[in-house]
Amino acid sequence: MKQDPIYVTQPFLPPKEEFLPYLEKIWNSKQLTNGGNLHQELEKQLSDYLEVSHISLFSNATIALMTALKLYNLSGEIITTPFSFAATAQAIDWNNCKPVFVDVEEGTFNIDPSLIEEKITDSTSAILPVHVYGTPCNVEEISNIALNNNLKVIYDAAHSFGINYKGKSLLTFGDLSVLSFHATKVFNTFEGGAIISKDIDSKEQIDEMKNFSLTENGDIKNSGLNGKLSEIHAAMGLLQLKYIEFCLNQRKCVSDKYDKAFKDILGISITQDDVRWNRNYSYYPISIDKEVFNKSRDDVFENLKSNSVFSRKYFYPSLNNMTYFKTKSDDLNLSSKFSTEILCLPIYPDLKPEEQERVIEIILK
Ligand code: T4K
Repeated sequence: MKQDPIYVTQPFLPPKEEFLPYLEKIWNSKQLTNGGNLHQELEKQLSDYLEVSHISLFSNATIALMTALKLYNLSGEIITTPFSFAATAQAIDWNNCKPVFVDVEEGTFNIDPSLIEEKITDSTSAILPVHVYGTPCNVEEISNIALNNNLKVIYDAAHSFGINYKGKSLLTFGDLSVLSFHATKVFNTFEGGAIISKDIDSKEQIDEMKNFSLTENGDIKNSGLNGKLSEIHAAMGLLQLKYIEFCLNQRKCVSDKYDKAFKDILGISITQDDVRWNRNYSYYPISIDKEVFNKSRDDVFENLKSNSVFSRKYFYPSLNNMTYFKTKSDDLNLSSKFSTEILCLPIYPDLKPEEQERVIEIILK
């Protein structure tokens, strides 16, 4: 018998009735976009919730990343991780810069700071690390390297909504951080994203850039594009924020249940808690060691699929193995290895206990 599909994620949708008053507001005001009231309110509420001083909302994280790099007019080479989603390297490419990949570390799957300096050249202008699955990068070491080599640090924090590191928002590290509010993320505005900046001058410049760089008198003095978030997206964000603690708790319950099921299974590794940071349970990655588990990651993926469970191989292939970014490099071994071993399992607030049991049972069988 065909079973109901289970996806790697499903967006949390607040009750429709609660969305209708926002629609009324939008219909009455006829302000659909260009920094309306709901947009302003969401920026305010998010900066309070995330404990950051300046936030600029965007239509998605990819455009936000492109804008963040453009803010500093970066050129030449930008050091980044190959273990990420396409958007990380694409934002570099759209800035006419070259992504230079540095391998990742065991445990966090994030860029390995001890390998960064050997890749710095006279052309290096910045570092673009990713907090993969919301796990913080080694922000202190990255900051030291950047300081010593006069480099900007822009974090791709697409997965890092609500993460604190040593008691303060992870988004306050580096020069800028970029969040994603895509439908598949912990906090979603259908599509959306944001740049977190440290000072009002940067925020004002970013806000101008995302609005074609038009100045008040209609002049253009800088590179610009359209990266604005509409009022309807902002309305969704305001409603999502009301339910964010519920969503995070639900995700934690799912994660705890997987932990219990997999913690003693030889050949399966799970994410370990660390007292220095909290988790947002945006993804539930497991690493499968074929030699020990007797089945490869791809075997498990196919097996789940044939039972209508659609897990995801985030991130396969490693970016350095993608045709467009192909890098002749034999020192990106861990990223390539993780991309063949990691499987992201279904995790989202509405995942039913019996659905999760089905996922676990298929894997353990
Ligand atoms: N940096 C990093 C590190 C990122 O991971 C991402 C995006 C970005 C930057 C760029 O952020 P944005 O520009 O997107 O804001 C998804 C997302 O499209 C992408 O946002 C995300 N990372 C990436 C890791 O995953 P796909 O191709 O896997 O998405 P899709 O459509 O196959 O969705 C996965 C599952 O989610 C579906 O099987 C069903 C469910 N789903 C999805 C959507 C879109 C729904 O139930 N409803 C939906 O509306 O890329």
